[in-house]
Amino acid sequence: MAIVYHADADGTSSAALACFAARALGAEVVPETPDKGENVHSPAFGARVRATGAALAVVLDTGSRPGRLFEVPTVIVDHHRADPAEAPEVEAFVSTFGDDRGTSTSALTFELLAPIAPIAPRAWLAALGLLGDLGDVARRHPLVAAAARQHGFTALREAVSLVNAAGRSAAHDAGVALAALLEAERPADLARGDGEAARRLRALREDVAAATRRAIRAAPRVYGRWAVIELDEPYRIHGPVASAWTRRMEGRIVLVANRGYVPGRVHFSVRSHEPIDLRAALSALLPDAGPDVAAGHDRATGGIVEVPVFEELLRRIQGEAAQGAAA
Ligand SMILES: [Mn+2]
Repeated sequence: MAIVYHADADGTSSAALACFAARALGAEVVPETPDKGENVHSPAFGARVRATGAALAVVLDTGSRPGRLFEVPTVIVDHHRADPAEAPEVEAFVSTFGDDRGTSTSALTFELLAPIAPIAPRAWLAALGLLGDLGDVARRHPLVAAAARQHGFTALREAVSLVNAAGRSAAHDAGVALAALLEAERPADLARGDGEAARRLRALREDVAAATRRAIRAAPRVYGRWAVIELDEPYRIHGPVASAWTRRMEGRIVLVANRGYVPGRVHFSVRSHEPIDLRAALSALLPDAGPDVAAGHDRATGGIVEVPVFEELLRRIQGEAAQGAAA
């Protein structure tokens, strides 16, 4: 079984739950996550999944698109925005279609697998994904409340930040986070345990934290309702840097672009303190940019574009600001 996952706290904890369940049911598992600059729809990634020889691919928290995903039979579990009329061509598609106010992929995965595999002692993994994606709002979720009673809220939150750091690292060493979750008996083992993967994970987080501290010092350029920051970092820190600036840029849409993540392309994150439909705001400026732009969530989106497309986006942001000033 190929277990394909998004390399953040939600996707990685979902993958850990699926690994435990599949092994308990007698399957051999091969975890796979897209490399830097790749996604699950990249042909090279599809070829890697095929090369595993897996009889089934279980795809967790990666978003979805219409059409066939892999050549092998595929199950998708996801909570990103999707059009129910254009579901992907897979054997099973479990989705909230973006209505993720109360759940995460990890919670969906746990609910699906707990009745058929002995994963109840690992319910705290579902809590990690909920906290990672929903933040403190997730404290009200029964899985988070139960995990916090048993393991302490601080240990859960620290585990989330450690797992997220792996996917953000310059080497995109997501496998370390999954290995640390698989070796951990409890969330505190990530922050304090002496497992080999946990130690490597803590070192990665130090690197990512130092890069983030550096990047957060760059001041935004303000164009109308947009605030733009440009980075040149091999780390996937554009999202956290954008989130960090939203409070100080109240009323504005914060766009953090990173030219250093994958050379030749610009990866960018869009966030706001206000409940603005950011996907709509971005799509209005780049209506023909394709599926790599304005995916994700209304409150957290972004894109991956070639450098000239990004330059065009900047011009259109400036154009929108000039129009607003004239009105
Ligand atoms: Mn998620």
